[in-house]
Amino acid sequence: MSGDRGIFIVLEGIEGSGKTTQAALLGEWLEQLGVPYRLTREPGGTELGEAVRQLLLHGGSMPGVTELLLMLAARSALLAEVVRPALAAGEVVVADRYSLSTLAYQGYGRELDLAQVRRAIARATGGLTPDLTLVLEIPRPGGEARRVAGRRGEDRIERAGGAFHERVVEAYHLLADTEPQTVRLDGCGEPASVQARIRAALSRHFPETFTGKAG
Ligand code: Z5A
Repeated sequence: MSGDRGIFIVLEGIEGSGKTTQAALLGEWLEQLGVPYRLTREPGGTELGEAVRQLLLHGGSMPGVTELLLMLAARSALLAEVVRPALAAGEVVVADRYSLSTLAYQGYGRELDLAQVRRAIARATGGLTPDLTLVLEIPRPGGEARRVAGRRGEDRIERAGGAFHERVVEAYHLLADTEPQTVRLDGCGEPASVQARIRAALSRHFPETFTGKAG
């Protein structure tokens, strides 16, 4: 960990790319290492955030800008109640989605004005950016297949249509190459193989915390 602040790690990628599975495996590793950590997911993670999640994933239709502002309302609460206190205490925060999702889904997917989306994100987060964002890459049919195999139905955003999801996929390709502190990782293969790639990436980026501990 650097200075008196923890490390803020974000897992990103399309639906079914394995973020939740990998966050849990990362938690197990941090546990073994004796590194204090916190897992979060978005939208959600606080009482307000979970209520907003219900509206976003299971509520009726809404304008894209409403969706954007609800995502960010949930995020600002999560940062205030969970993420900032954990980082201030020197913990590693592992977040299942963050601002890259907002750019991909609301910016590119919903086709909202990107400059306005970025300004809204900055306002909601107070400019807090991750130390590292790992984008788990799998082909979209693979994510669909995993969702079906996991017997999970479609939520409101998953029902947004093929063109919307194609834009999201393209956005992740673009953003993975252009956003700061962001790297692509192959999300295909067994969960343990993906986890090994994640641990290797963390060991490379944060040698003072993880060097020699991958595996
Ligand atoms: N959203 C947004 O629009 N804007 C924002 O700013 C934010 C979010 C923050 C949240 O959905 C939705 O909110 C999401 C983006 C939007 N909507 N869409 N569409 P969510 O939280 O319900 O979940 P998700 O992230 O979209 O999907 P997910 O199914 O939870 O995917 P995942 O976390 O990446 O994968 P997983 O749960 O670990 O794995 C999915 C299944 O695959 C499961 O059955 C696993 O057992 C299986 N799995 C996992 N890894 C593997 C491997 N390696 N091989 C085979 N099978 C695997």
